Amino acid sequence: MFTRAIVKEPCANFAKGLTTVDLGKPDLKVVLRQHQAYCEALESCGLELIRLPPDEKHPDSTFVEDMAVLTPRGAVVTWPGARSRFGEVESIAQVVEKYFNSVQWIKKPNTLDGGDVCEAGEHFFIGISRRTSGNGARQLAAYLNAFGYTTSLIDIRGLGNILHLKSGIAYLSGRRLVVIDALRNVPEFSDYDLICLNSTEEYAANCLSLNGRILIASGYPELQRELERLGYPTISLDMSEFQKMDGGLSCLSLRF
Ligand code: CIR
Repeated sequence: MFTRAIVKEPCANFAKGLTTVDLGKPDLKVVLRQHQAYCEALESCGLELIRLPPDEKHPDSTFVEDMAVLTPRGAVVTWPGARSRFGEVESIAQVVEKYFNSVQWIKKPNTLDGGDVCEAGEHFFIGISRRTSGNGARQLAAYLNAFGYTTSLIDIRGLGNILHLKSGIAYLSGRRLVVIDALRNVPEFSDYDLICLNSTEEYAANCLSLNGRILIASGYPELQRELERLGYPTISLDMSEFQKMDGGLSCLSLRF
C-alpha cells in the first residue's frame, strides 16, 4: 500500500522542457488543471500529498519520478540522464532524506532516470536507455539487491523508440504487465501475463497501479475495457498536455 506521494506543480516555463514528440505547445492553464486532477486522483486512492512549489529554472521539474527510486526498504536518489535536469535533484533529495532512513545515491558519471525503473512486487525491471547508463542501471540493481529485491536489466535502446522503460510497460499486480508491441518478446517478461497494446494505444502503457486502482490516460478505450474486464477499477485522466512533453502518469509523482 502507498500512503504518500511527492508532486511538484508545473512551472510557468513548462513548455520549454525537453520533448521528442511533435504534438504542439502545451497550454499552461490546461497543464495546471490536468495536474490538479492528477493530484485529486492520487488523493482519492488514499495518498497524502507532499506538494512542492514550482521551479521556474527547471521546466521538466514536474516530472519528479525521474529523480528517485523509492521502495519500502530504502530509497535511491538518482543522477538524471539529461543535463538540463541536474538541478532538480536537490529539492527531491531533501524530501527523500526526511522520510527515509536509508538513502543511497547514483554516483556521477553514472546516470539513471526513475522512469526507467519498474517495480513488480519484489522484483524490479531496470531499463538501460538514452537516459539511464549501463553503469547507472547496474549501480541501482546493486542497491536494490542489497535491500533484498531481485532485478533484471533491459536494454530498450532500439526497442520501440521510447524515452523510458515505463513509456512502454506498466506492472499491474500478481504477474501481470501492460506492454507495447515492441517489448512483448523481451525474454525477462516471458513468465508474465502480458496485456499487449495495439499501435494506436501505446501512450496508454504508462498507467499507474495504486492501492487497487489503475490510473489510465483517457482516450484509450481498448486498454480501459480490458482492465475493467479483468476487474481493475480505473480512473481515467486527460494527459494531453503532459504527453506533449513526453510525460505520462507515472512521471508526475513519487509514490511510497
Ligand atoms: C524529459 O524529457 O525528461 C521530460 N520532458 C519528460 C520526462 C518523463 N518522465 C518519465 O517518463 N518518467
